[in-house]
Amino acid sequence: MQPDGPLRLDARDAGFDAAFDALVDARREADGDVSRDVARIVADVRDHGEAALADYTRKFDRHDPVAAGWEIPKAEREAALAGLDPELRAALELAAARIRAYHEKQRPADSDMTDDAGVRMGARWRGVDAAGLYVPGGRAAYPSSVLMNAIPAKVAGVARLAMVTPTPGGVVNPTVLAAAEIAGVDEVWRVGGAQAVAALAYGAGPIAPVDVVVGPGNAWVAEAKRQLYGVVGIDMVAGPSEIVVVADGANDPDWIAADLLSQAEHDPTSQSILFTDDADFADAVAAAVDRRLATLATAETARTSWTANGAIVLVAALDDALPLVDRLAPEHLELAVADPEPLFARVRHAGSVFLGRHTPEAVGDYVGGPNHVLPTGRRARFASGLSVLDFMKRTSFLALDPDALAAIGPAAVTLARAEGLPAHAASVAVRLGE
Ligand code: HSO
Ligand code: ZN
Repeated sequence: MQPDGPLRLDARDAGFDAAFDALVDARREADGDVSRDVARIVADVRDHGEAALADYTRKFDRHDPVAAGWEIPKAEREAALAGLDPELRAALELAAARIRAYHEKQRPADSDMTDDAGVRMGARWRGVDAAGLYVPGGRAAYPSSVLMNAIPAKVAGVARLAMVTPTPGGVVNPTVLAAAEIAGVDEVWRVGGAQAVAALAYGAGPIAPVDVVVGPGNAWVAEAKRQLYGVVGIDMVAGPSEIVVVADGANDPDWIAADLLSQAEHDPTSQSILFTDDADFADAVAAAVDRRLATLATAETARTSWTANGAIVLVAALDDALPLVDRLAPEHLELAVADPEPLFARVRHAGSVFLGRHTPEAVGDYVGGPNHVLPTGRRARFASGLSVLDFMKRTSFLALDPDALAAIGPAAVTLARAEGLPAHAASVAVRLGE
């Protein structure tokens, strides 16, 4: 039986450490091993290309891409944008402009320097030639995610950006198409699932291969990306959304309840956690969540997430929450206090931080500017949100003149000999006149 409220913990209780350990270690990502099925699909598309892609699309999407056309024509995408509700269009355009401006600043500078030995060295950054963007079908087809994935690619200078999206029964979300137009997506293909990821990686029929594949998807899509990593580059494989809110008792409990539910409504496996130093406030937030759940259109998903994965953690002082938050390394962290700076200074592991009482995480999902594709499942310990760098690579270079080679070459000769590689040694030594 499901409890009717989230886990409640008090950091001062005996047994807290073990209970918190269990919360940190709880696995919420879908098990169900799809790796064998995905391996078969990937191999099929690699070996049989267009025919395999068409077969799987007919089977899984009840859609015949050969009859209907593989690609959504440019005219149809333009029409989707033209037909968009003006308010929705303006919101997407505001979001796109802000996301673009933020990501422009991420473009890395090339380097070129000459050291004391006279050796010139440096690195040049270039975008990949082509990138693929996976957009899920159904309810998780978020236009905001199209902007968040596509705009960094375009800012990186990617010339060809190919989107794939399943169109079960041929149906496609017009707002997704409009967002793709605004973001500058070059191609939109009516295919989805592991087979679409394989088509992007290897090329299949009319779909030419790309160099990097990004974008969220179900377990099959995530597994396909994992298996194809190495053939192509990929972004982080994302798990269910998470939010941690650190809040004092001076907040409106209803605001904080809304914040917790904002991520809970994404998926039954999402996780929302409140840390507070005020027991009455904790109760008030719990009550406000229940009140909101009574009328929320997404209550079924949000309630499951909140009761199965949510938690309210009482701490003696908000400062005590910080080491605990670091252990969770959450995707999103709200610091809902009057002066968030001292707390923020201590945060080491979080995908993205939202400072103060007037910065709800949801504003970052849409229009803030920073990317909303963020590391989940404690991966913020070692990973970062999607960025322009995910679509770029670095080429280093060296240039030596005779004096520079004379200065550092002998050590290379020594090391080559030590490694038993005489041709390496000779290629340096011959220039040193040895
Ligand atoms: N919060 C999600 C992104 C999103 N929210 C899209 C709304 N639309 C990423 O964790
Ligand atoms: Zn969200």
